[in-house]
Amino acid sequence: MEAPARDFAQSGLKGEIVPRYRRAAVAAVALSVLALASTAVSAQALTGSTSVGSKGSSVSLGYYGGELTDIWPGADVYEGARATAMMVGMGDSSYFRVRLSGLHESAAGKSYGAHLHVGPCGIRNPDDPATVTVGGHYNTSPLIPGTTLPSVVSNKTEVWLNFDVNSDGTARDMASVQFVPTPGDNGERSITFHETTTVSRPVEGGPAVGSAGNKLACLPFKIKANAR
Ligand SMILES: [Cu+2]
Repeated sequence: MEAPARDFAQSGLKGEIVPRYRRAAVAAVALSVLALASTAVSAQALTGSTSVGSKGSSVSLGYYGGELTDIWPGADVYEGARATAMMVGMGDSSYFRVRLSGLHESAAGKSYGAHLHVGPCGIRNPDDPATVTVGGHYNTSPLIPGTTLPSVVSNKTEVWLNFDVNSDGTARDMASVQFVPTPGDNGERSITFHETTTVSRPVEGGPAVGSAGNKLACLPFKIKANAR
């Protein structure tokens, strides 16, 4: 069985600079969206996005509640798991929160990485058409000239989440970044779950910074920004 390509950051998409607003407002909106997401989690499978705005403000929102999409052909700890994910972006920053439940018992006590990726969750894998995969990491840094590689791969240019799995198969993490992800051509992004934690510093001869082993599962994450 051919393994899906390892996940290296490869997005050239740049985050859009959104006009500045008070960050305190982000927290206020985040709280109201948290309430919304808590309601949504009881739905069977809820996906979508919405946007809210008041005079002179622009808020980007994204959320998802439901099952994960399986990427890895074999068994893994995410099979049968569910997640809720939310994002609030306002001004020049955004906040993410992801909760997982139903992780396999073998995951208890272990840690796993996840990231915001470009494109939809579950595209045909060019390296193995019998399987699906996702795009590369959403990254805001300029490309290295002459390449499709971002110049900076870090938790400041990408959205990185890290899950410490509890004994009951649940896990959660939050992340804040100083950019607001754009929705993408079709309003589609994904949050992709990996087999290891994210490599955060260079290791000679080791895996690339930003990688976290194979992509095992994803959730569709539609971000919507309201026009001003
Ligand atoms: Cu990833």
